[in-house]
Amino acid sequence: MTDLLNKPLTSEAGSDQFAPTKADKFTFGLWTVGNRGRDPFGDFVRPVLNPLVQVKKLSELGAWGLNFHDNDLVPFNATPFERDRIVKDFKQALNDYGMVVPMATTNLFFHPVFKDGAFTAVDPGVRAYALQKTMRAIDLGVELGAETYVFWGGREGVDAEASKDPMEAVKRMREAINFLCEYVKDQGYNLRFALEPKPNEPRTDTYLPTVGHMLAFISTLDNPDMVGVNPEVAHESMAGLNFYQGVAQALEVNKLFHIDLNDQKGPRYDQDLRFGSESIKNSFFLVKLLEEKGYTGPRAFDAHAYRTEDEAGVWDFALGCMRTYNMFKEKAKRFAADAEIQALLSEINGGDQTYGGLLGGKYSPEKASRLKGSDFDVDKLASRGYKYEKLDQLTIEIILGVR
Ligand code: GCO
Ligand code: MN
Ligand code: MN
Repeated sequence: MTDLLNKPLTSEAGSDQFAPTKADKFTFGLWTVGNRGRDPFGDFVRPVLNPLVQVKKLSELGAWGLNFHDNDLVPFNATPFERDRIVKDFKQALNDYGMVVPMATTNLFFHPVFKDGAFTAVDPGVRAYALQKTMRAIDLGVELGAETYVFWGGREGVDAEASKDPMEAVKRMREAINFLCEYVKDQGYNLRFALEPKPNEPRTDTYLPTVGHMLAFISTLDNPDMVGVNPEVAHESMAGLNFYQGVAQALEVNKLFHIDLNDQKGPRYDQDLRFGSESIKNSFFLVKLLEEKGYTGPRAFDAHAYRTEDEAGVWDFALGCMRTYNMFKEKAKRFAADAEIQALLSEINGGDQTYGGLLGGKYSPEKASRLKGSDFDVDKLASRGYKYEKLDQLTIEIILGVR
């Protein structure tokens, strides 16, 4: 172990203004930098990366913390003795390198027992086992300091439509989350849940497939205040949706408890690409939103290095995610400080003030009758040019670094 920990860093965090620091609150899943490049068509291409090495290297690169599934840290068949030893060593490494575990989660998708789902499986034995595994994993996460607990229903879906009643599936999911919220309260844990939607993969279709579905579901729970969302760039993009807008809607109702950052090229399988490596404009707006609208949670990367990479490439990947985020942060500041852009934005959002007094605020019969009786110059309203071409071009010039 000592040898491993003493291996020199293969990438340097750099000392420029984009170098990540702990204050940036960047986190990575153990499964992300630990990804060994296996896919449905090919085997592992990288050796196992010891979690203790991950703690050290990520800390040196400027990350703030790590997240894990129960079995990323403690193997599925570990004895209680092995569990305790692993946890002790991991805690020590976190301590030594000043790293935290803000989020933890359960692996409810890898073992064959979950092939038909976990909380929504048709077999009651599987559903009960999923609850047991999750309670134990919650205990583990809390022991390591987690304050957010993510639920990604990897196998909570369907292949043969006839096999399951989709309304029953939603009810089962609700029962499970309600039960686990009570468990958390019962233990006195300081823990919130963040539900992570994904439209498909590995199942043909997943229940509660998008941020919108999840937000609606949360409002039906017994403890809605304890539960928010963990949206992922790639997942909303797979559904052909604009991630930025989904995140904004979650933020607007104070439900953005966590976020999985990565990138994706079009609506394909979940590509988990380095953050900001493909959809540059959408990533810019996303970072701008998170930085300007009061998101205080971790900036978590749920991505992995290309399958072509060795360990050095993994650290290039990790550093790249963080640097690119910081570059967008800098671009957002430039956008906010750009006098021409800000003047244009005020002009655009100004519009015709004649009827402003009738908008906003609460309904009143008086307002309704004034609106109904108003005389609108519809042709004048319709003839307005909005200057969005100009605004968008200025945005592009900011992003491309010429302003
Ligand atoms: C995926 C998911 C997962 C989850 C993780 C945490 O598509 O595989 O994004 O990586 O985020 O299981 O719950
Ligand atoms: Mn994810
Ligand atoms: Mn994913």
